[in-house]
Amino acid sequence: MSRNVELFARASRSIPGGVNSPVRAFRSVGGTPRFVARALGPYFWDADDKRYIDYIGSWGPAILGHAHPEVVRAVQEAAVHGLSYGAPTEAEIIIAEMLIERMPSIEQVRLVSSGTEATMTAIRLARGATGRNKIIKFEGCYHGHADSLLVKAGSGLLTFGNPTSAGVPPEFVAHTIVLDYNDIEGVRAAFAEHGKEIACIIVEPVAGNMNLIKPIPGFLEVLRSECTAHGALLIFDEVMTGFRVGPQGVQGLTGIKPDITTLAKVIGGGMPIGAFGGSKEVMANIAPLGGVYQAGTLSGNPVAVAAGITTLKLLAAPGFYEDLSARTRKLVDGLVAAAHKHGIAFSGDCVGGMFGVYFSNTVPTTLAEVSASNIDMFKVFFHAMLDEGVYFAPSAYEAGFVSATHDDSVIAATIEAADRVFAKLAKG
Ligand code: HOZ
Repeated sequence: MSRNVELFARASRSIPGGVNSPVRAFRSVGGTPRFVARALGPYFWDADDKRYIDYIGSWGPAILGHAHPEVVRAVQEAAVHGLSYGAPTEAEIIIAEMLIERMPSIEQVRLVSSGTEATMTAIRLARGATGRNKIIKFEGCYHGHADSLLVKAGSGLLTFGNPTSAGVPPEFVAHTIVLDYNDIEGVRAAFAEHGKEIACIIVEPVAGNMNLIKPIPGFLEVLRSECTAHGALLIFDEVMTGFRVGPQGVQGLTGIKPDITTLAKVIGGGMPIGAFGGSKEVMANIAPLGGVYQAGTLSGNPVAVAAGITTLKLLAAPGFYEDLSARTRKLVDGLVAAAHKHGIAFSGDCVGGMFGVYFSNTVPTTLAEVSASNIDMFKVFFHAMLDEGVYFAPSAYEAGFVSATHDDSVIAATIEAADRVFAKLAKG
């Protein structure tokens, strides 16, 4: 019997659903999750010692490839000096300075332990700074699992056909206005009706939790101008896109400056970390300077910070993002060409080291369009690729991630595997 099957049965006795984060349970694709035994570069090996080319890379952080030797060394060196202090360190200043130097909109930054903490606190900060309650979010965008953000929140919830979580009292989301992603007129109408009550818009400036969805031209610009016109704050949730789509996130690619940015994933190089930052004026509202409270024993954890600093240093190598973007584009173009060769309706898109593939003729721009793609065919594709030793995200509502170690031979092997799979799919 497969050891993955044994471990899943055992895990299901002690852990709800056998996993510590729902999408990992494979419920949207069926079958048995692969239990990771070890990982290196673009690969991981499961409990049966089968090797997979990994296209989730911890959902983004493994941008340098798994177990990059310099990042591992930094973690080892930090660990011998203690794992957590609950007191400040010089390394926290170094990473804060690096984030400020690289992210155009950040003058001050606070470290936390996860993306969820970062977005949850960013919302509290926006409400505290404006004295307003209402927030705007977009259908299919996921901003962590804080109560007021768990409305129509993308992959993890969509997987179960349940757009909103149980256990969230209606009063907690009464102030959350949900609009369609890329719906410019919807944003204008919401501000026309509620302009004086809206504290902020929170948005994934390139969405990665309903598959990859790019903003249409003008969308982010209108978010910026409506917020400015009505005294609301614009929050870019760059937890996924920060240092993943380019050296300065989506704000660097578009030139649009949010008031608050949330970060996580890549800035910890695989260790648990998160951050939120903005202008000095906005950040002055955070305790101990201001009345918006936020705290955490593991905030600025020395081991996570060491991994983050080393990762950020390595990402500054000349040409890093050009190279990563070219590899990702090569993968997407190769997959699309292979599918079309076999007459399969398939499209793909990418930004930096992040990509989406869709069983539809055109690239979707909304959650509804992702849902209208051939998700049944995705499931068959996912399992056939798994058999071929290629691990894509186990949901049609997730983006994919390429690392610097996905070289030409790894990408060619992926496209060859996909070619065989598409040939089978075409036969039905
Ligand atoms: N839905 C999450 C990524 N978009 C999954 C996170 C995880 O399982 O680690």
